[in-house]
Amino acid sequence: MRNMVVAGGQLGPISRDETKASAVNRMIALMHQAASRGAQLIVYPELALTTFFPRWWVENKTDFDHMFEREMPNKDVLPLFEASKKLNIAFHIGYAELTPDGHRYNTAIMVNNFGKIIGKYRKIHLPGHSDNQEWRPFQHLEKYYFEKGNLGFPVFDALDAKIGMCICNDRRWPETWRVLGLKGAELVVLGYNTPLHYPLAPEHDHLQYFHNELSIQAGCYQNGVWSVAVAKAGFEEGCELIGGSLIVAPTGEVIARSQGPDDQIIIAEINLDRCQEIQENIFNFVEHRQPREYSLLTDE
Ligand code: ING
Repeated sequence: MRNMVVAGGQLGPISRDETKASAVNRMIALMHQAASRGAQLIVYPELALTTFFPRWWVENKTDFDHMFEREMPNKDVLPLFEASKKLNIAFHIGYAELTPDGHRYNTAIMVNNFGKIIGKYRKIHLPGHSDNQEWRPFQHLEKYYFEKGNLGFPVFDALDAKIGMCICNDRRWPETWRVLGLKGAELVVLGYNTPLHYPLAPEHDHLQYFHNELSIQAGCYQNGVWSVAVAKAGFEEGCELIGGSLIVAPTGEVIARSQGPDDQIIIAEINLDRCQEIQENIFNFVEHRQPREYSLLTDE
């Protein structure tokens, strides 16, 4: 049995003027908790170093350049890499990436227990809008601040597992999970910042936690993968973000769930071989899948 102890490091709100060092210290505290309970991996949220700044419009994007990371690791994040090595625990973290040639992405990385970056993903499904829509109580300007990811949906070999990554809105799209499933993922890790209020359909606000679980449970069951999905949660700069961090089994069963919107870990021991219960049976892609019937799915 390939057992692994996995943890989610849920974060409460990060204020606009909170330093990255402060956010890193909060994540290191969660890393110590997870390591003390035997975790080999901890998953942090999307954009885990800063407040969710796409909720504000700025005329000049460079006014928010300080929200981005030009290199990884860097002085602010290095203590987290050092703690990971000392505690012998791998981690996944989301952050805003500004590349040397000026491209901006909503990015996540996987770092192994030796402090080495072994995988990177750049968010493909960017929700929201690219113009300042003043009717909204808050903006959702990911299409303004970030470019669509250009690294596909990669799966990495780490910790004796095949690990895939995605970010937030990606989890709502079945295509994300199916591509990772077709690449042989056994564990999908992701972070999210999800406002409770969805201005275009406020009648769905009470369903945000349900839609979060529905998306992840379906993705796990329909591809026979485990998932650790972790929130940045709570009342952050006037915007209520949902919590609801989860660990979900290949059967779709939720086996761990956060309680409340504060900094906290969720943790579980998972058996990666259980993916086969699904991948070799009900969702045996070779035996049962009919790709010739699905061409509409990838037509432009
Ligand atoms: N946030 C949200 C998400 O997909 C959203 C955007 C909120 C979509 C509510 C639908 C409903 O979880 C990010 N950052 O993608």
